[in-house]
Order: sequence, then C-alpha cells, then structure tokens
Amino acid sequence: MALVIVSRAHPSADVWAPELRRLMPDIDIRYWPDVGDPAAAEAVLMWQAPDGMFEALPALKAIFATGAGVDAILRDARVPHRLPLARLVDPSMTAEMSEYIVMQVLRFHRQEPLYARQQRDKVWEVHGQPNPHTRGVGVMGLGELGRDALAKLAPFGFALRGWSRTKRTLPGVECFAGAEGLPAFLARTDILVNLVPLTAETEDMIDAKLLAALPAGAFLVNCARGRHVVDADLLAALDSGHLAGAALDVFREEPLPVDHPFWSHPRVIMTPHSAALTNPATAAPQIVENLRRLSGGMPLLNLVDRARGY
Ligand code: OXD
Repeated sequence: MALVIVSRAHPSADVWAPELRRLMPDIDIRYWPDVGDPAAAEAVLMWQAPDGMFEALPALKAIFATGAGVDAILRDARVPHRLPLARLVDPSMTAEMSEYIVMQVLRFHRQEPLYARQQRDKVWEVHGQPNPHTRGVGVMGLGELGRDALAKLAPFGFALRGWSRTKRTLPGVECFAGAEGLPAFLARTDILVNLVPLTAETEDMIDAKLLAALPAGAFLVNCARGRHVVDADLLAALDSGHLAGAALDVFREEPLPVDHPFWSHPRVIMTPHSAALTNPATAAPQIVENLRRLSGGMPLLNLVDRARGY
C-alpha cells in the first residue's frame, strides 16, 4: 500500500517522509504526480487536491488531511465523497493554538493595545485593571482545541464559558449549547474566542446580530476560519466601539488583499494564519496508525462525518 504525498515543496524538501519512515521504516511513499503504478496508491496525504489527481488514482481508499479543519476539502467538488477522510489531531498544533489564544486573551485582558498606543504617543497614564473573575472568556466550539484552550486559560481565574452545538459538560466552565443557548453565552462573554468548524451552518455566523449580543467593549479572537465572519459587520462593530478589539488569524481570502481595511484598522491585531501549524514530527503517529488501520480494514482515527461537516 503506497501513501501519495501531495507536497507543495519539492519532494527532496518533504518534511513528512523522515518522520513517517522513523515510525514505519518500510513505508512506500510516492509523490504526486510521479506516483508510478496508480494501482498501488491507496492513501493520499494532502491539504488541497491537485487537478486530475482523483481521476488518475482510482485505487485510492482514503484521504488523510494535513490540517485540523477540512472545510476546504469538503467544499471541493473534485474530491470524491466515497473516500473516507481523516482530519488531523496533532498534539503540538493543539498546544500552539492554546498558546495563541492565551496570548490574545491576556493581551486584551491586560489592555495591551491601549498601552501600546500610549507608548506610541508618549502618554504616561495608568488604567484600572479588571479582576479576571469579572472577565467572561467564552470559547465557541468545544472540540479538542476548545477544551485544551479552556484548560490552559483556567489558571488565570477568568470566568470561563463554553458554547457548542450539542451540550457538553466541562469542569469549571459554564456551558451553553445550540441556537437557544447562544444569546445567554454571548451576553456573558467579554472575550469571544471562535473555534467552531466551518460548515454551512456556521458560515457567516459572526455577523452584526451575534456581535451586538456581546457586551459593549467586548473583544473577538478568531482562529477558526475567515468565512465565519461577515467582514463588513465586524468592521462596523469595531468602528462604532461596540467591539473594543479583534485578533484575527484567519481571513475570507488568504493572503488577505493588501487593500483590505483589516490591515490598518487601529482595533485589529493580525497574524497570517500562523496561530497553529502542523508539525510532521507530532502528526506522523496518527498518519502511520491510520495507514495500519486502512490496511487492516479498521475504522480510521479522526474520521470526518461528511453530513455533519467536520
Ligand atoms: C488547520 C489550519 O485547519 O491550519 O489545520 O487551519
């Protein structure tokens, strides 16, 4: 059974092969499009599908995504629905995402954008510091990433809230669920962290109505997908001051066009989709385990439910 790697870099610069070989020395790796006998190509490791690949590889039995979010693969009409798709749950990606979230939450909590502006303007002025117990930090999306972020935010003493599609119970977190739980969750959230998967239901979810349901002076941290956000509504909420700041790692169009207002908005902090990167060293065990499961006819780890969309 050969694993086809769709690499954006030249195969000799491939970062996956050494890590996969370390765990499975006899692994048969091929690189798209030089795959040799197409009948041997039974699994593919990819982020985006190249044109014509699925037609050229009819023996494929599974797709292993190199990312946690698989919305782009599910949206891609060229990807056959019959193929099981496994998303990546990479422990170091989870840890990086939580680092990013803790950093942005603390940045807003400690009024860092305000002090940065004061430094620029050479203003010496001390502002009262709210107690973390009075600061509602709400995480939308309580999967692997959301639960880890909440656990890492817990030691700071914030009032933690969580929202998910279906009810969850997490120690030390006030949990809300479903459309009926959303208004109460938002009303109690001063710093909103978005981690929901992008699906038809969650696309454009962060719109004027949702933002208006947050308390005045709230902050947004978006590290899920740009398509969750209606950009014009976010800009209006920032311009009016209802939202005091937004930390954005993801955008509707990436790279973000240079004329987009987010680049220079005084209340926006931006990073180039770098909050959490796939680490082949820590992700390889899941890929190897899934190859073994595929050849043994066992269900894949982190299999995506196409109907649910994640
Ligand atoms: C992912 C991402 O989904 O990098 O893994 O956005």
